[in-house]
Amino acid sequence: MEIWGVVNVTPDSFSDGGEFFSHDAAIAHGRSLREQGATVLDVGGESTRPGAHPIGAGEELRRVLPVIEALASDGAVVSVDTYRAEVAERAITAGARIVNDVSGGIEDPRIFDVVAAGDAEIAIGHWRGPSADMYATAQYSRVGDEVAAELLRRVEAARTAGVRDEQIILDPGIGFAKTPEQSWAALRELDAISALGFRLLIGVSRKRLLTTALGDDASTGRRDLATAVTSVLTARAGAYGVRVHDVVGTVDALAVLDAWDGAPVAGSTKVPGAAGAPDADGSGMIELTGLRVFGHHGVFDFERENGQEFVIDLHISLPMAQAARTDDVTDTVHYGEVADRVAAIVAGEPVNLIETLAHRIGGAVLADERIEFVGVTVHKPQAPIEQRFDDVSVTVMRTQGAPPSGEGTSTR
Ligand code: PMM
Repeated sequence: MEIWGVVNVTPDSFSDGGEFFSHDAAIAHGRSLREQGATVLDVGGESTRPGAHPIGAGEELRRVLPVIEALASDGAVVSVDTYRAEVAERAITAGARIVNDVSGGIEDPRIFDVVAAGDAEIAIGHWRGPSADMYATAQYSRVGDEVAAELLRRVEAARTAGVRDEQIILDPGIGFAKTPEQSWAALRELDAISALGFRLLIGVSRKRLLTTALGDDASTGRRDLATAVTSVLTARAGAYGVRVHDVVGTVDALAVLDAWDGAPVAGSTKVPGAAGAPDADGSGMIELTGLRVFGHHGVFDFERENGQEFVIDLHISLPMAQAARTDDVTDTVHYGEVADRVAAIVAGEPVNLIETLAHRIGGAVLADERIEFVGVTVHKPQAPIEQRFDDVSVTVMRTQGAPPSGEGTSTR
């Protein structure tokens, strides 16, 4: 799982008290997070905490650009935490590869054009308005479904601007336009968002919702411990990544999860000063999308007879540190071979339901024991539906040794 380490270059962030405001200190902090095992460094110049006041683009740029430049030139994967297109654009030029927009393009829709032009990735956060009045908009009847529906609208806006699906990461925006109870509900109902088929990033680190479990006066240390626990739960839910302040806690918690699951564990190679950092955790994702295969699945006779095209998306997570070190394809999963295996299933024995098909594909992919997690989406864009529609799909998420979970159907 990806671990986003927070590098706040703000004087007023609630969680680090502005300790890392100077450029040198922020750069040093980012480097140390990377050594501890952060796989992405998320550099932000403006606090988004409830009640925080916005700064201008000029001040934001002054804060973040030197930090992004230095960390990117180290070779780190840098994300810029901004909702301003202008800042995103300059940050990409300075070396940022990801734009982390908590407003999901609502504040400054041009941000999607910038991401498309710069071929960056974008984390689209769920958001209903600026932090000063965000609780005013915290009204839901079913949090998971509403967050998923609103995120999907943002995805559509991104696509319209030319952003490809594989550039998109979704984030339920924990604490944004949500009370602590609603934030917990969003996490509980994460499947609704996973079913959209995108990578999922979760940021609960040190946030107020944790006080529901710990009490109002919980110290930063106790919030960090609680955050590490949520990182494990997030990994279990099949997410792509977590955004955390305390990287060591999450690295250790995930190492315990690996041990529990019987995965080879790198021991303490991820903690500061030890060999093998910064990517000793090494989990990565292979994404194979838009695999088109002709098959004969369906409940109707004419579907069985005539057949139709199915489109498959695969998200495969596995340890990658060794392959990155050896540069040898036998140390990773060969995506061409996976594509062949999946195509054979889709072209093979017909089944009634795309749920069954997705499930079979997931099982076949997991036959390679190095694979920790697979998300399979089967699209059936020519399904026999009388209404006008774009697509219907089913997503199945499976982890090694665990029963299938998180199935969802969507039309989009
Ligand atoms: N939360 C904060 C800032 N940026 N970005 C993403 N993608 N997701 C989040 O939940 C998120 C974020 C809150 O601010 P902090 O840095 O002060 O904790």
